[in-house]
Amino acid sequence: MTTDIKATLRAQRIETPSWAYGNSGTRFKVFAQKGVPRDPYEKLADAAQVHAHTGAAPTVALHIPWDAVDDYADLARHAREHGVAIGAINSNVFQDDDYMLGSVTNPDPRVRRKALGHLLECVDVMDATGSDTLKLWFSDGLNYPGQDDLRARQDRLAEALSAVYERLGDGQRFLLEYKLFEPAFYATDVPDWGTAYAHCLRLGPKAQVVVDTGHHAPGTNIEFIVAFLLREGRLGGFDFNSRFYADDDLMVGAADPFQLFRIMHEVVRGGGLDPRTGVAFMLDQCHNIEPKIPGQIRSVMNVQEATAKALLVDAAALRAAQDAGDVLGANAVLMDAYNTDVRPLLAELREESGLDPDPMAAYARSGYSDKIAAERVGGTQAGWGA
Ligand code: PSV
Ligand code: MN
Ligand code: MN
Repeated sequence: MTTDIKATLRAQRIETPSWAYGNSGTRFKVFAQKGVPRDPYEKLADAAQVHAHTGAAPTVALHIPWDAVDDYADLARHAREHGVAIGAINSNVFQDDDYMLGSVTNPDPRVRRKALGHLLECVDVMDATGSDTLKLWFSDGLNYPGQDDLRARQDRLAEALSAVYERLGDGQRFLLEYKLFEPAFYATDVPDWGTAYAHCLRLGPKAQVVVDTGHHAPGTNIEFIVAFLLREGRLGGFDFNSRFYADDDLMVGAADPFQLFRIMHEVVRGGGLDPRTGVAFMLDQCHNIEPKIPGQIRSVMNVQEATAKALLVDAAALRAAQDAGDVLGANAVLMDAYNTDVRPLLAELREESGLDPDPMAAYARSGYSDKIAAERVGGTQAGWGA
């Protein structure tokens, strides 16, 4: 059994986001850290460190225009030289004065055209970099009842999504992200998985839903959403992070490792670890006060640990207990797996792959952090904050 588990864990890929490597913060303060990347090329070099020490993070998501360059094919070549590849392309239609009242749902057709133009340009970036995934998050919404027509905004959203869908090439897809609130507080145009799912369903199989773990009301049963979307073949992937209050973007598995385990249990149950299902395990995090590269390494390890525990669930025993209506027995099967210390298993797996069993320690010893602190002056901001 361990052999199968190890093979599955070895095949799991976790994507890191370019914005995790830059300076970030809250609206109160962005704390500058030493050695942060000055451009997208250096972000990719840092992401390559995470992959070098974990062996599990071979792709890096870009955010356009935060990662805008003149030559995207050259950026992709640079990534390959560092042993990584470009992952999802994240669009940005939320940081322009024109988007104050929305982007693709804006009442002004000129602004809608501008937003759509950006989304289509992001598909050009996919073509140039070899990325197969476009991630769409819209900050569109309303602060006040009556501010705009809720229903008309859905029509405008559908129109834009359809145009993007038509532009996708073979082997390309888009992932539609939902978010309960913020920056809009009264109504959000894609507030929940049901809205995202309904839009995707109309368009076709290249439109899928992405579940950002930080984008739900407290107490939401996220694993149910995962189970449902996987069952319908519409779970495109995850934006993993942790939240204590809202969209906190803290390290995945930090606030509620049990929730992450429950999510991964449904992923395993639904066959989502099979690469053919196309479920992307992405991190969407910022490291405001902790060092960034180790923060990403720790996050990758947290996902691996939750996945290993989910794979340890004795599926036959669970089914037998469920079929027998054995409530406590079924719950105990899950808890036995969750309470297993999988760190030795993962350390063994890394050693078998020629990696250091302790990626955090290996990175600390590598001297990379001192090297970039000495070499890089004036690193960039991730795109958030002041
Ligand atoms: C904003 O909430 C957000 O965190 C979304 O989750 C996006 O995925 C991310 O920003 C990057 O655009
Ligand atoms: Mn996200
Ligand atoms: Mn978010």
